[in-house]
Amino acid sequence: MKLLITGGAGFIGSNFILYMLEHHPDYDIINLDKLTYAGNLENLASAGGNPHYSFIRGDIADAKLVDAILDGGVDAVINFAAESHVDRSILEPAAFIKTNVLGTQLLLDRAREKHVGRFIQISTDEVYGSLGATGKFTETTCLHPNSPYSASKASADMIAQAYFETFSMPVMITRTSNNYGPYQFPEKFLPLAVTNLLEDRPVPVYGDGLNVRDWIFVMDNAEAIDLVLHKGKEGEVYNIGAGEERTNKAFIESVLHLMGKPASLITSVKDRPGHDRRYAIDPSKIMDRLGWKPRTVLDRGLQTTIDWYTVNRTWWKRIKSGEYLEYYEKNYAVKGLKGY
Ligand code: NAD
Ligand code: TDX
Repeated sequence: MKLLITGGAGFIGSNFILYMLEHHPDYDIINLDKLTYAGNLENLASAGGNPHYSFIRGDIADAKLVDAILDGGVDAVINFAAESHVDRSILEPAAFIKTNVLGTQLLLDRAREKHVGRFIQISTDEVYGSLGATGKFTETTCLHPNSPYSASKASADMIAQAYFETFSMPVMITRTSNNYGPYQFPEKFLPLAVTNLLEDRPVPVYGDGLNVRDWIFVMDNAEAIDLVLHKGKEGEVYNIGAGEERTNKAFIESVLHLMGKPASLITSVKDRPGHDRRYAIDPSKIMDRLGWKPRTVLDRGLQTTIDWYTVNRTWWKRIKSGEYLEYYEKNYAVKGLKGY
């Protein structure tokens, strides 16, 4: 099988490529990535020299480039490429519409034109909006996105579904909860917290810290996407989640405990505007129909992740300079966090 994986230099995409190279060593993988601030080829250093892996720097919205790649023969496209950080979408929404909506539409168009056999759109639980204290998102929950990021992802999902209905294009969508693990850019909550704590810096917690997220180890998501690729039904949506719901406060307390750091490093800051209160995924469809199940309990996944950031300081120290510091200042100074 020959796969075009877009956004493969980011967090989930690079973990997915490493997973596929290990589990399907005879597959050919082309990674198309624009290398925005979030893309990092160091994530794929271990794939260097593998004749089944190749990298092309480029934009999913570049029709000529995408056509040239697809003309080489591609069995499936898996679209991870996106602007992915909610806080950045609040500061500057335009790039989210460009890549997540227009980029996805272009990729769908080119894949349709070239008769690609399968197209997986990687989406998120955030398209469903926010839950109250009870209930879970199922695949039939109405979409109610609340941030520019989730609105752009919901738009892409709807376009993808329209291509299935209108053109019978073989599209599938996965909607996953909060992923965590190695190679996650340290703007997201867990890697930001771990890397701050490794330097005994404060961890900013938004609002009252009682927002709930549902955490999944990234390799469990990779396994689920692999199953959807091989066994998923065209036109279907699959929710992916590990049932590990935590308030942000409880989550960060576990991290402090595992790292042996004092609770005094937790710092309350002003809330994120439009902050969704609770996400929780019902994954029973993918479990029942495709036989998927999560393998990693949260405490073990957290320990693996903390260990990875502890050993790979060069990876994150290089990131936490330059543009990152400007972003940190822009996002956190207004929330009342003093100093980095
Ligand atoms: P990420 O920000 O770490 O990586 C995104 C990658 O896409 C980067 O390598 C970037 O360079 C690339 N990219 C951005 N714009 C591009 C463009 N126009 N053309 C080509 N490449 C481009 O994101 P992630 O956390 O790995 O998320 C991957 C996907 O999974 C996204 O679609 C995201 O919406 C979705 N998702 C993420 C999570 C999560 O918890 N991280 C949860 C659910 C869904
Ligand atoms: O400094 C912080 N302090 C804090 O309290 C940050 C960065 C976040 N938070 C809170 C906000 C959220 O309730 O932690 C929770 C997790 O925040 P993020 O890591 O920014 O993730 P979230 O907004 O939940 O979105 C993530 O999951 C769904 C990914 O970034 C998305 O790409 C994915 O679609």
